[in-house]
This record gives sequence, C-alpha cells and structure tokens, in this order.
Amino acid sequence: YEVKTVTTKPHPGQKPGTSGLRKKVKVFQQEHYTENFVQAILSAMPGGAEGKTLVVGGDGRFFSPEAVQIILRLSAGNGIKKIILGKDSILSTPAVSALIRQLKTDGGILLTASHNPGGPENDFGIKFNTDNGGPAPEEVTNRIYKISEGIKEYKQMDLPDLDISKVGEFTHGPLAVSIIDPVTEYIKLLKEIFDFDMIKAWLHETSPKPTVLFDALNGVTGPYGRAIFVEELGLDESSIQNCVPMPDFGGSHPDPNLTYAHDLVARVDKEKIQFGAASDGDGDRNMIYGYHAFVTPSDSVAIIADWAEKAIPYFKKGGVKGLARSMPTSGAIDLVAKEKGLEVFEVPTGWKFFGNLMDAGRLSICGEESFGTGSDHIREKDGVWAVVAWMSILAAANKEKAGQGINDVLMAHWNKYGRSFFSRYDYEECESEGAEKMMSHLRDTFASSGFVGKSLKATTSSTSFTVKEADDFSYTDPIDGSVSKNQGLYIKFEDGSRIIFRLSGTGSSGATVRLYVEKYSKDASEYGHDAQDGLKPLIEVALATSKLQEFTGRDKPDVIT
Ligand code: VG1
Ligand code: CO
Repeated sequence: YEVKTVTTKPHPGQKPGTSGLRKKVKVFQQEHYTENFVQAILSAMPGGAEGKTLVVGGDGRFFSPEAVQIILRLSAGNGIKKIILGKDSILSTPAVSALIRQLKTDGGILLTASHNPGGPENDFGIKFNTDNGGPAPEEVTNRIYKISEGIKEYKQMDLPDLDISKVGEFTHGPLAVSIIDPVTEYIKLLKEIFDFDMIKAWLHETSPKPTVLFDALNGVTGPYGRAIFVEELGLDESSIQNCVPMPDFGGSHPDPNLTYAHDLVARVDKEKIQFGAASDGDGDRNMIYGYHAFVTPSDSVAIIADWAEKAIPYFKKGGVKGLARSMPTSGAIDLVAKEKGLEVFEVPTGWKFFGNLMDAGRLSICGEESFGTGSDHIREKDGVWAVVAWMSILAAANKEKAGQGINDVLMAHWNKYGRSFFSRYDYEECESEGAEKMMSHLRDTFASSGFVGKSLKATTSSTSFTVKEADDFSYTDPIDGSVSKNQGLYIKFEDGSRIIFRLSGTGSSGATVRLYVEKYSKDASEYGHDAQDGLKPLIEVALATSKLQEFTGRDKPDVIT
C-alpha cells in the first residue's frame, strides 16, 4: 500500500464543543467531512502522528463502523504505528480513558455523541483524548479547529475494510491493530477500586434482599452492566435492562435523567426497587434513582466524597487529595471539602478542565450537575464507577446500621451539611439568534449601573433576592495558567443563592439554553421538600431578568433536572 494524498477543501464549522465535534450523521457522511476532521486530529496531536499508538472506540452508534475504517485508512496514511480498537467499535468513554492510561498510548479517538440520540437522522460525534486519558485541552481542540478550517489535503492508504468483529492481533497495511474485548480490562480496574465482596454481602446477605435495577438505555454500558451486576455480583437477569447496545439506542434518547430514563423510573416505581441506576449512550453519565429516592448529581458527588475513605478501598489507600465541581454544579461538595479540610476547585463546564488538577495530584473526586461523576482513576467522568460507588456507600451504610436506603443516606447528609436545592431547566433547539440576544441582554443588564445591590422580586410571591455579584465566568487553570473566558453568566445573591445561564456546547443544531438555579438551606424542616417548590421564586427571578420567554418564544423547558 502507498500513502495517497487526497485533495479536499474545508468544511466550515468543525469546531469541537464541550466534548468533541457533534453533528448530524448526514453531516459526517458528506464527502471528505469525516476524513477532514480525522486528519485535523492526526495533524494536531501533540508530537505528531508518526509512530504513535491510539485507542479507538465508542458507543457503537450509527456510522461508527464506517468512521472506524476511515480512521484506520488515515492512520495508515499518517504513520500511526498501532491502533487498539474495541470489538465492533465498542468502548465506553471511561473504558477508552482507562485503556489510554493503562497501555500508555499516545491518546485516543472516541466515536460518540454521548447522550444525543443516534441513527441515520440523528447525531454522531468524534472526540480526541490525549495521553493522560482525558479530553484534549482547549489548546489542542483550538489547533484541530484551525487546521480543519484551512485543510487542503489529507493522507490515507486505500486499505480494504478490516473485519472488526473478531478479537485478536491483526496487521492492516502498515498498521498493527489490536482488537480487544471492550469490558475485560475495565472490570479489572473497577475490582481494584471497589470492595466487591462488601457489595455482594450487602446484596445477598441482607434480609430482605435489596432489589436492584440497572438500565443501560440501549447504550454502550450494556455489556459492562451485565458483567458487573450479573457476572460479578451474582444478581438475576431481571436486575438489568436495555443492555444490548443499539446503533440508534432503540430510537430513544440515551440520557439518564428522570425524563429520558422513563423505563427505569416506571419499573422502579412499580416494583418498589430500592436501588436503580442508569448510564448514558457512551457510559460517562449516571443517574441514581431508587423507590421514592432521587439523588441529584450535585448531591451525589458530595456524598461520594463524604463516604469515599470509608466505603471505597481506592480512597482508603490513596486518600482524597482534593475535590472539584463545574461552575453550575451546586456547592454541596464545597461543604464536604470544608469539613474535611480539602481544596475544592470550581471549573468551567466540561470534563477537560479537571484533568490538569488530577495530573498534578490535587484532585481526587469531582462532578458536574449534568449527571457526571468521577475520580482520578481515569480522566473522564464514569457512569458505571459512580453506580458502583453508590452501591459501596449503601453497603457500608448497612454495615453501620441495617436497613439503610438511598433516602437515609441523603437525609443523613443533609442533616450534617444542610441541603443545596438545585435544578436545571433546558430549552432545547431554540433559534440561535434569540438565544444569543438573551445572553447579550443579560450581559448588558449585569453591566448596567446599580444592578449589583439591586433587589430582584419573584413574580408570584413576595420573596426577593439582592444581587451580590453578576459576571461571565472566567477560569484560570491553577496548573498551567491557561484562561478560559465566557463560561456562563451567573448572578450570586446575598443569601448564597445563584442563577446561571449558559448556551450548550454539545448540541448539533440550534441553541440549547440552560438555566441553573441553586438555593442553600440549613433549615431541617425544609430538607424533605420538593426542589421545584423551594426554587420557584428563584426561577421566577431568572425568567424575568433574562426575558427568556420574550427572546426565545419558549414558555416552558423541554427537560427539568
Ligand atoms: C453538557 C453538560 C456538561 C457535560 C457535557 C458532556 O454540556 O452540561 O456538564 O460535560 O454535556 O457530557 P453542554 O455544553 O451541552 O452544557 V457527555 O456525557 O455529552 O460527554
Ligand atoms: Co456521555
């Protein structure tokens, strides 16, 4: 085979968002589109592509097999030495991160649009991770974008399609390709982190036995879920569902929240299941939901941090070095950090900002309000890890006192730290123009004289909030000093409440407006309340201040989490 230089011209807009490039499948199917972006990645890789080893895999969504063959042809053309590929192109996002680290490869290419729907009419995505196992930092993604905007040619070898359905070592043109089982190494890693015997004891020796349900939402975590719940923990087949990955996720939206994980919610409610959990398309998100017990992601990461050294051997051994959350995530974890005397960091939305802190040994556990939780065992958020962490907490709690469920753990946490009420409203696929105008209106409002100190009144009650600070979030990375600006508009009030507005960076069309609200309470009589009730005045203030309805034409959100 020979290296062939193919003439191309730029496809504008190949700008990686919060987590890689996500577009409609039809966009990726355009002539040279995928090739251009893959070439941009290979050209932008730190140290170049020559002689390098990459992990390749993803959530198995529609167009993944075609993308894999393109990556193989361009890798061969660009001098890559070795590709480690998940069988049938399947590897969860956390599994890719783990493999990059374990096998010390030079990075990886992930084929996923995460929780976005899949299939010929829906989304595809490509993301590059660097050799620490984490999403490429902005410096690299900016370089990828810049190359894609000026691309004139790409290099490939006209290799025939490789059969990716068999595990083994293959030679493909000049490439060594190792096709691996997606699950084996990842399960080994989890078994090093957690005490599976303790979890088993809780599951099998408690009477009555706790009931469990894991839902992979037809995404990539199906095989991982089966390996953990059925094979390792010895639970019945009925404790897992939707565990065969499908290219279109069965036509549903593989996002683990109360709206999209409706199958799980329905069965948990009907069968009064004590521990339910779900993960997203690519396996980095999680939701913990038991009968009458929902854990918000902001609380989840705080509780995991609180229990870590008691319930999880990885942290018992290595200790907890520091904690972190994304800016919109509630401050629940800050309170745990304070109590334990740990550093806590507030970073912009998107997992890539946690990596430097972890690499520097200053961060162990972190999370995002968007159902993302993880630790420094890898450099991605990890849905299955979070689910096993929660089973560990329940097992440990039951060792202290029998009969503890999710709600008991939650209540105990709030009684110790107070409760941060938190909610996010998503207005999906708005007209970009209206959404941008709303954001500039907010910027203007923040800049207007007298806004700080002003009292903003709720519309249907007498509650009001005094503005303490209002700005566009900017982050200076404490490790490398890089600055990320315009990361979300926030208002902080005198009583500690917050309102935040952001435009999503993961959508494939239009603009999604995200509104986040947070209110802290130390009044125990409020802990049992519904978050929506307690947050109502704040939401009213947010809607009035932003004139959201006027600018976007939306009178209610598509999803509330
Ligand atoms: C969303 C979430 C963010 C998360 C990102 C990737 O981004 O808000 O917290 O890191 O998705 O998650 P945005 O820009 O749409 O708000 V995943 O599971 O899609 O990789
Ligand atoms: Co995801």
